[in-house]
Amino acid sequence: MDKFKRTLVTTALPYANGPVHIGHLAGVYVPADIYVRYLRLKGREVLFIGGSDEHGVPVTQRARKEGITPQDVVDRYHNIIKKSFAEFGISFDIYSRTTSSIHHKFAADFFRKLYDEGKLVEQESLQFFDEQENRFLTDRDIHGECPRCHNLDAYGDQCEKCGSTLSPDELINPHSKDGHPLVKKPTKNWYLPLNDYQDWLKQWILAGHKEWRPNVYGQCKSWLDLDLQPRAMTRDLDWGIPVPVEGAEGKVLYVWFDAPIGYISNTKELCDNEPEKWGSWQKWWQDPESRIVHFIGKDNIVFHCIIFPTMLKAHGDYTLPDNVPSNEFLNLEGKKISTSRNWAIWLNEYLVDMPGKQDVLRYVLTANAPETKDNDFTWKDYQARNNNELVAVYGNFINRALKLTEKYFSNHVPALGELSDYDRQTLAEFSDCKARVEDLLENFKFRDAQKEAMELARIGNKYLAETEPWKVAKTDMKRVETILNLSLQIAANLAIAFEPFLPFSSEKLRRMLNMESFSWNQLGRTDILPEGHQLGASELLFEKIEDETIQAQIQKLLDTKKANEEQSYKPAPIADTVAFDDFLKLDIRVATVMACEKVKKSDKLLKFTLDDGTGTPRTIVSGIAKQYTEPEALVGRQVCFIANLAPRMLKGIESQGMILSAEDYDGSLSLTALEHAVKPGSKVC
Ligand code: B3M
Ligand code: ZN
Repeated sequence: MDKFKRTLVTTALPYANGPVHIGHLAGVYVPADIYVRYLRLKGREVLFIGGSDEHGVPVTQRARKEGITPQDVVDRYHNIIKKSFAEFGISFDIYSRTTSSIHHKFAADFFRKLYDEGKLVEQESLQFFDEQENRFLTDRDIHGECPRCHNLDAYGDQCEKCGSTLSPDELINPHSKDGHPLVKKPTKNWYLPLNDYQDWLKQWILAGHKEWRPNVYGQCKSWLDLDLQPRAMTRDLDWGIPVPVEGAEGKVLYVWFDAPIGYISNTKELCDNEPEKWGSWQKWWQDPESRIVHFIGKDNIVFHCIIFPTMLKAHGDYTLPDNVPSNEFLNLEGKKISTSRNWAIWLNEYLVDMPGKQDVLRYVLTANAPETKDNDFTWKDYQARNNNELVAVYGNFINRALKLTEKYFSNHVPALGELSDYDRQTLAEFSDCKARVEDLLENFKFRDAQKEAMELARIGNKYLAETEPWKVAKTDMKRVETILNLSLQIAANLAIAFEPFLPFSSEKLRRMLNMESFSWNQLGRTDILPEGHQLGASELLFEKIEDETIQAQIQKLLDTKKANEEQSYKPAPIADTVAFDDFLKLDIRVATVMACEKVKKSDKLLKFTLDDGTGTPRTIVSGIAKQYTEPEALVGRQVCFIANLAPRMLKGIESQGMILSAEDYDGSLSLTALEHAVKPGSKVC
């Protein structure tokens, strides 16, 4: 680390085709922000780059679905995403976009240099073409029958029913979304010959970067163990950056070619705007003393570790990334987060439902960060971590230290007197913790680093609990001065240690302690707040979250689940054919309900007394109590029932037949209804 003068941190550019959710935050943006804030607090030279990825198929698909232009889509979501990140304190130095003219020119020039120097291979291939729409289709846009499970609506790259990865050529009867037949037409594209760089990549990554996270290194190794193939860097599409070559009309740069160049063009945009502050963009990208770190999700590893570095290498002027910390995925309440199924916690909605609770989410996402394996977010865990850790440990310590200072020393920092052995022991534990937080942060272990920071708060809590200044105050005010001086120093330390993780709370605490600013180097010191220093007004650092609040969020997800089930409902397959004579064996009749009541000790069963026209009342027990919670209200209504079913004993009651009802997609039941009243005993056929 120290061989580098400065650090450039980039975060994957999210597609501007929808808002961002907790999976984005946990996987990429919170860890990157923690890292950057830490470096800044340490006084290191650091630059933090973000932006929206506004090209690519996800954007055009969204546009087609909503009947608006791709430009409308990216304008809308770029702004929503940018705002969400700002509101969560993701402290980008620039958050720009790949539709900017600076980026278009930069990416086109990059391509042109590779093209002019013969670094790209021109190749013709046959691609699926929709003659009615006069356009080539991407793999995703091609529909057809899955060769494996015969799902009729598989995509050219994947069957969502059986999960197979497909290529469009494998589909049976490939067609467009609107059912147009497709033809194959030759088209010319430019390829990056990854195969020519395979030996170099092996050397650079497998031999040179053994320190990368095992998930990243492992994925690179499995790619590099196979033969790399040339990869097309251009596409036959109309949304994207036009290929800057004659004879390439109607073609654009492959989105994975232009998007990572967005890191560079966004740096250029910032540096060109404020050269005094940031210097030249070349300083960040071309000086070997600059260190480049890409934060990404696991589905982006191959692009950042193999394809983009190959582009940079082929270009020749650039520094390669030093590390590519990548997280696994975060699930939500046991299920994969899914944009199309709305199974997500959207950041813009969270901020409306949980105003002011950005740090709580940051804390929980880091505590559960999917650093080494996929992890799960649950609302119960969110509540528990807030109430048992943020409120009960960190918040409680701060609150006690400040309240006691207010009470005994009218909000001024008392003098530090002679230290007891216990004071010294506490301080020693404290500085061990500090070293561990640093080491963990330098090694991208954010989850453990935050745990260590919380350890500092626990030490503080324990210190107050054991020294009991409220008791000592009765006999020895000098000692209370020392205890509270140390407690306030610990509070100041906490404000610093937590700044990368919980920036809003640190800011609040900084104001409560009336500190002007802080730096990482003060951490571990006991003279941060001078004797006599006047503190600010205190307030609660964290608030308890009640069960109702959590229940409302869980209900929101249950509603989503239900809506999804309703949407994907398919009736059960029709049963085997029965002979007409067999059907006639069933005697289905109408009866009028004379009485109806709940069966004792059962939450499912209702006992019906029916007038079936025979003059003898008939008893039937039916499992519909969940839907009909007021059984008396059913009296007088007519039902259909099977009259000649062999009687059965249910909860000690003889049930003489079966009442007919329909089972809905969610398992709920509905009694059959008659168009108009008929005589009890009428046949149903
Ligand atoms: N937009 C993919 C994604 O959001 C892509 C990342 C680009 S990073 C240069 O997962
Ligand atoms: Zn399939």
